[in-house]
Amino acid sequence: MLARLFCRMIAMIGIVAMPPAMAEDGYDLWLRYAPAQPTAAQQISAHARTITAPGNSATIQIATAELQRGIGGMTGTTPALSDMIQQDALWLATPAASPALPVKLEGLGREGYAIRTLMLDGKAVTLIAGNSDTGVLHGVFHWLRLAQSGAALDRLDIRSTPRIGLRLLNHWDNLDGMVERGYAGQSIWDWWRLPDYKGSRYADYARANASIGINGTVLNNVNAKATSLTAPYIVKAAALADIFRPYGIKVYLSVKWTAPMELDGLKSADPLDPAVAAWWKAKADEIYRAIPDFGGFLVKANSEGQPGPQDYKRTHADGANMLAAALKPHGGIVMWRAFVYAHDNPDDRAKQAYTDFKPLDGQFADNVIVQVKNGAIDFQPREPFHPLFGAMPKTPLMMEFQITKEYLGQSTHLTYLGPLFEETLQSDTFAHGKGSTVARVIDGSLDGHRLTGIAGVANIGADRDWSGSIFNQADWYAFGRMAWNPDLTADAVAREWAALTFSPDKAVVDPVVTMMMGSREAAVDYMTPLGLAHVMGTGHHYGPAPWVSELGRPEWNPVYYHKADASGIGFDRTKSGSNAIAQYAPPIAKRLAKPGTTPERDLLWFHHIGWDDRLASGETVWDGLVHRYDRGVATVGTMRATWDSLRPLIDPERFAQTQTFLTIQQREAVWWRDASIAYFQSITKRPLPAGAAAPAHPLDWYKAQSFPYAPGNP
Ligand code: GCW
Repeated sequence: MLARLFCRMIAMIGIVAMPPAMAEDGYDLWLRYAPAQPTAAQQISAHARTITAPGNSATIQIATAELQRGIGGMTGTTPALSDMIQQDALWLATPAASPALPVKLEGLGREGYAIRTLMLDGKAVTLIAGNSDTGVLHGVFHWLRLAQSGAALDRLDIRSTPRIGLRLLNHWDNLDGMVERGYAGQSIWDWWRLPDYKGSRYADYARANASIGINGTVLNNVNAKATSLTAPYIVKAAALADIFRPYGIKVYLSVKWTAPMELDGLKSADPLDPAVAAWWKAKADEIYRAIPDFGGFLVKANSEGQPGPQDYKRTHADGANMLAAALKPHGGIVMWRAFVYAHDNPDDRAKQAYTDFKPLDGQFADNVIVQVKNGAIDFQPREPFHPLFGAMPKTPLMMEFQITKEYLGQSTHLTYLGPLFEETLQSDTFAHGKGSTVARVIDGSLDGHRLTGIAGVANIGADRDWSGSIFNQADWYAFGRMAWNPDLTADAVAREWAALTFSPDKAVVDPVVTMMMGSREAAVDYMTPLGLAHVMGTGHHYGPAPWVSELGRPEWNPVYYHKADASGIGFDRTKSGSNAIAQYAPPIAKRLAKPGTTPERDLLWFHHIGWDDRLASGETVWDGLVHRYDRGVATVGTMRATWDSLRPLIDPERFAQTQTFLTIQQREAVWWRDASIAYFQSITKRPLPAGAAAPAHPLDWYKAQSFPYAPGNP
């Protein structure tokens, strides 16, 4: 307490010490607050000579400390805190502290904010106001973002409120520190030393998330261990919740369906068994005693070997509603995943979630939200949007994106995910006619839902740069920003991120954004062009293995997904095939019924096409495939050259990491191209189109590669 007072006094007189200059190792993410150019620095100082804040809550202390750190870093002068609003002040305010605010905060909710330049008793001030301290904190981060990116600060009039209620990270972190599909080192949760030892990284994590509006985190893997629900682990989770709370971030847990049996010897986990329901109720009560604002449960049930209500001949709704009843008195929610496919179901894997869930529409309790992956298979470089979006109007659906790049080059490929997020969010479901975008399904506006959400599988680990590479940080950033506003463009977000992460200098931002914006399409080209999917190596999903055909279940094998044979390539999902297209609204299904009206980027997802059939360009499918592999490799070459040209403008450490990773990416893009061509050519038996290089090695060489210790593989 005394220490806090002392800090506050020091802050008041404006002599907070600057941290020593550190190497740019990526730890500071997009919150670097590097010294601004002189005119920009002057501008910032001119609008932030002092700071007046509403009270001294933990959240407000975080907000003012962030401003002092940011402004101090950018300008060299740390503004003092002042109880009086002075000329050129930053005035942080809530209606609770200042009842007669000169801006209206209606419609901004608990988390939104207004930023306005105004005259107050003859003094020019910048007001940052929110209905809660959390809203103010979000506004502070917005103002700092403007300041860092060199935007004009003299006539601000901004109102912003999140379109989606739950904006969560999902950590697939195991209790032993391994992160499933994690490529940034071990888990940042040090479960062993919690709750006693709380390193500073937890607060830094919360700060980074708050800066982009993320308001919740699921701490443990959806492939959950019951241990997370034992008393010692609840205390550990509570310690994290205490750290995250002032940042406006709630804690959630993934639960294992059979926890009542494993932990307390119950005879069954049947959701309709009163003893089971009572166990969960008692467990929820216990959690809320330790974490009063606990968010709720995330559940992976009856999927990939996980137990679930179907083991007792009950539905997903039976299961979700039983848990929901346990959480309801405390205001908690259940996020029930729709990522289900059964090893004993012979139907097209892409159809199974819809088949299971669509009939349950309207049967879920009002504190249940169904969490649906962006596509119907599994986080591929490209997938058409999941047909459940728009198909369950009576049920709130939340989006699940994967920020960690299981299938997109893991930590070393630069494949910015903004365009993937945008493509999915802007897809039109036609659920209520034109304009029924996925964004409007998940923000609740399409069907009038108030419970709304979006989750991103985190790419965060104990690596110094958090995400396994500097450019992977952009995916975390983009997820948060697009969760706040799902209509933001990937391009606009990339611009922000590049300016904050490297420099607002156009000579940096423009080329960096160009690299980023083309990068995902490049990965699609060199990995899975024309709508191909799931041709990655078994288990680790690193690198190409389209030849794999001998695994136990059909849908574990890449050959199941591409179906290449002497006649052609692609998965027939039309009437003559699995008829998955019938799961989409009629205008879409109609378009997808014929190759000629199917978007070419999804062609082989929906159709089995003859090798010699023609693409829009006039070339054959085989030639077009080869050209796309080549185009992907070429784009990576261009990205490398662009990056090399930026050497004088980027700090050495981050420059070198990216340069090395791009070298790896180029080598692997060639590997992807060559291995894929070698394999598909062995099937089509056609010659390569004129000018295309033969693969560097025979097919058997590619088949012989193995990666026993590839990271992230459970
Ligand atoms: O993407 C796949 C992954 C699994 C993961 C599963 C899921 C957590 O390969 O590692 O398990 O999806 O989303 O449940």
